[in-house]
Amino acid sequence: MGGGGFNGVLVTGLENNRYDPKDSPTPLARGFVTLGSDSGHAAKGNWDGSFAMNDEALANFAGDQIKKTHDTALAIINAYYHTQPEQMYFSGGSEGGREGLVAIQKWPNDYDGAVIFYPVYNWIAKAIQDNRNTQALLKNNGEGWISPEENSRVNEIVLQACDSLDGAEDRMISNTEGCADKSDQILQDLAQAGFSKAQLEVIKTFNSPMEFSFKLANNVTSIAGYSQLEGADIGSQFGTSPAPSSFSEHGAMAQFSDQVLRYMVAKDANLDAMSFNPNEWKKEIQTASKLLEPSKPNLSAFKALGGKVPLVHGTTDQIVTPYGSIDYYKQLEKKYGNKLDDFLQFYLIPGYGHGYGEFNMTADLLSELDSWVSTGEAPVNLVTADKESERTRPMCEFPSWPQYDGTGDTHSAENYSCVQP
Ligand SMILES: [Ca+2]
Repeated sequence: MGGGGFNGVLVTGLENNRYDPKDSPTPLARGFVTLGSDSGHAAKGNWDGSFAMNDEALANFAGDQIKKTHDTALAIINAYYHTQPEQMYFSGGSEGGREGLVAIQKWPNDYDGAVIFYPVYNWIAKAIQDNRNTQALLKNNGEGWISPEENSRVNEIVLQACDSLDGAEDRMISNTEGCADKSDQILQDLAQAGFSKAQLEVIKTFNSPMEFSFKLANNVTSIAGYSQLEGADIGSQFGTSPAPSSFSEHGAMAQFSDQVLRYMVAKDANLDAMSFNPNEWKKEIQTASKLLEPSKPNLSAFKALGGKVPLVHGTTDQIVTPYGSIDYYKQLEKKYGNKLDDFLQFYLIPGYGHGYGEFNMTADLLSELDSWVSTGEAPVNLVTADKESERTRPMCEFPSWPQYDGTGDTHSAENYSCVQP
């Protein structure tokens, strides 16, 4: 089981996966041997990247801990059970999703499958982009800053424009492509609602890709923008003040990027992130990218060994953009064409955020993966249930999305069909 954030907290393996169905027994109770690690260091605080000043601690975090923990666990399993596991799976989200991609890219022999949720596979690119966003947000004494109330208004205006495009007014935008086509209109609506030019620039920046003037690992030259204009509530990114006087007043991703740039890129505790310019740190960025980013659009070794992957991202992820997973999936699609589906299925879940949101998805993906690996039969017609309500929806494989059929209970998956954009 993968970790999260900057890790440093022990993953005991005793809990459920976040996506496991409500009241489902834990994987341990279901007969799995479960394992996790603290990623090789002990956390000092929530967004604290200072551990990375130690090269070995950083290498452990980047990926070495995965192999070390795997091999140690196998030795313990062998000593206790006198046998090896029949299958080995990785399951994780966010940083844990990045770890899952590291695991199957670097050690394909070690895993038969991986459930990967909203992976931060573009860890360094994301930090640079979040820094760009923060600089734009706080420019000119924060004249473009978005207050919590204004952020709620943005979300309502987006919903008004796009909620019903999928046939159901359920505060979820399932037709995200249709919604993206309305971005210009939404920006006009925002201007009409009183948002200033500076604020509109901030919103555009957060929702725009960032292009780099040089190549990161695996020839990556850009990172996608956020999906606020398709329904993501990114309010936590704006922090609590237009002129923050302490670290905690900054937005969550401003804090993340500050620590990554300081301790993983520049390796300088005194770096002033507010004047960071990526072009002045090309070599350091490339080194860190190579170490930390499992962005390789090639899973052939894992595929050849029979490995399977359900990849999941919510359309309204507040802190890791779904367009990042879409970019990665499209690159894989370029390589594997319609054979990609034979070993990797990508589900984009409307209304689902970074493990929370309007629709807090659950599905027994561990069983689905186990059955897929054991029998070779790929999952079909999956249904997801909201953890906080009685709502269900079909899980549609990207790029298809769940459209309401027009009759019957809007809460029930059976009244939706996965349609192509
Ligand atoms: Ca809707």
